[in-house]
Amino acid sequence: MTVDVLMTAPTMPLIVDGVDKAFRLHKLWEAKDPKAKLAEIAPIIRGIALGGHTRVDEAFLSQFPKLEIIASMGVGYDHVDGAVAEKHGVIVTHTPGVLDEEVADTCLGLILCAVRELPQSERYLRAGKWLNKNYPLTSTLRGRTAGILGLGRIGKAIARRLEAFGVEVCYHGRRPQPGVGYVYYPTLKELAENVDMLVCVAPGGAETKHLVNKDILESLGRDGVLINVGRGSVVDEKALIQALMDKTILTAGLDVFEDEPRVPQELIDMENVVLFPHVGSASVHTRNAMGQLVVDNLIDYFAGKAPRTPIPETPWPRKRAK
Ligand code: NAP
Ligand code: 8YV
Repeated sequence: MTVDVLMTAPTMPLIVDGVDKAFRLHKLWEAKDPKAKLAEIAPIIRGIALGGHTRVDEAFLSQFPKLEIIASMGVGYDHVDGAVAEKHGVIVTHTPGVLDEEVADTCLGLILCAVRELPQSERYLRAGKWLNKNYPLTSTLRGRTAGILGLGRIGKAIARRLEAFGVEVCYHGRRPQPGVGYVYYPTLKELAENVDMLVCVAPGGAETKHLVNKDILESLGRDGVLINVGRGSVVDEKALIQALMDKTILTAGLDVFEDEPRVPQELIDMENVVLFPHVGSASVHTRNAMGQLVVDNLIDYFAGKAPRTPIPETPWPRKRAK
């Protein structure tokens, strides 16, 4: 039987081609009048390959009476209301596991850039300033203790790398992780008081919004380094800008922002901060693995098998029949 699958926004060719081969694909962005097209095809759509960060909420889901599965690109799914999807009997899948090492590599790169001022020193050379004077001495990872906020799949991959760099690791999450030897702090405040580098890799969403605020930044202290590769919403960006301006902390390395791709001009203008354009997982190898998982989730599900990576809120087998 033909299965109708919708894509709302253009995404990587691997996903478009993979979905197109297996299903009848509707590319909404190619329609002359996308609104009219959506009204026409919504009643027959059974699957969606979600590109970008289209919000999946009551208003979105109620358009599709026959929808069974949404395959979302990316491990973070703060753009999805999992409880509402479950209520609608819709399974949502994401792409965990296949990007852990890549994001951890990027995170270590960001840490080294922020602490050792590598982008700044490169700019210094290019500006011809080395001819007059050596680049000033920088801060160091030597003797630092890193606190990881969110010691999950990616957090653990970051922790392994930090250990290899000789950096002591401890962490905070809602509960201690079983079988983990790092010191656990039951509150973020205690973690921040006991480290001089905070590495955020917790998911976004209401529960984690602005967990890293003025108070936490003050606890990190004047030699403190803030790294964020989780979600921009976890850090109060205004408080961070103030803390960097006031030298409440030393520096920050950010791969994620509150209103991407818009980055506050204050951060762009600052020298004591390193900014990446959300490139944690952005290698061809890893994005292909993520894209293939999007396609495979749809293929397996419509072949009557368990989808590979459902989000915990919409488990397989389904609790609610469609
Ligand atoms: P994961 O395995 O689910 O780990 C998330 C960790 O966060 C868990 O250890 C969890 O521990 C902790 N956590 C969740 N809610 C929390 C809360 N309210 N307070 C404190 N800790 C909390 O997820 P992952 O695969 O490592 O991915 C983590 C996040 O990284 C994603 O959600 C995404 O936002 C981000 N990410 C960014 C990039 C990038 O390109 N920069 C790439 C991939 C992922 P407890 O359950 O014990 O609290
Ligand atoms: C991607 C990410 O940039 O997986 C995630 O949660 O943040 C990144 O890997 C993005 O989600 C791809 O759509």
